[in-house]
Amino acid sequence: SNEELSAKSAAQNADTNNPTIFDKIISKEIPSTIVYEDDKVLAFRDINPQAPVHVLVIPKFRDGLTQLSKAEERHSEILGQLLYVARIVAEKEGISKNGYRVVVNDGVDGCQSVYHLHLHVLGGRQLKWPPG
Ligand code: D5M
Repeated sequence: SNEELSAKSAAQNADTNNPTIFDKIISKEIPSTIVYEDDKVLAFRDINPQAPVHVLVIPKFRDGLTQLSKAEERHSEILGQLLYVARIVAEKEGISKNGYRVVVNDGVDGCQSVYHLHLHVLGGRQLKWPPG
């Protein structure tokens, strides 16, 4: 589909070290619908939702975590916090009872388009498997 093609070309064209749009979301230069925030983690609604609930969970300090495949030992704590916040977000969004999915797209084959690590929290409908 056109949507798959554009996700793939966005992934291939992304510059992996530059600042990303998520910096401006963190600094609130760009508006977003925030669903959770603490000193280290921000969660906000995806602008292009793929399910009735589609929230992105990101570290406020990228610290080299452009993508999961760049993770190092020092990132272990924030990685755990992100996953825990995904669980809190799911609870707040009312999708914990029926279930949901947490996704990390990595690199070109993963169709990653924004090089600031983020977890997608998706739910509110029956999701399909495999994801395509
Ligand atoms: O996912 C990157 C996601 O980021 C993609 O689902 C769209 C979302 N996105 C991009 N810009 C915005 C803004 N401004 N607000 C909210 N969400 C946004 P990836 O896994 O890298 O493909």
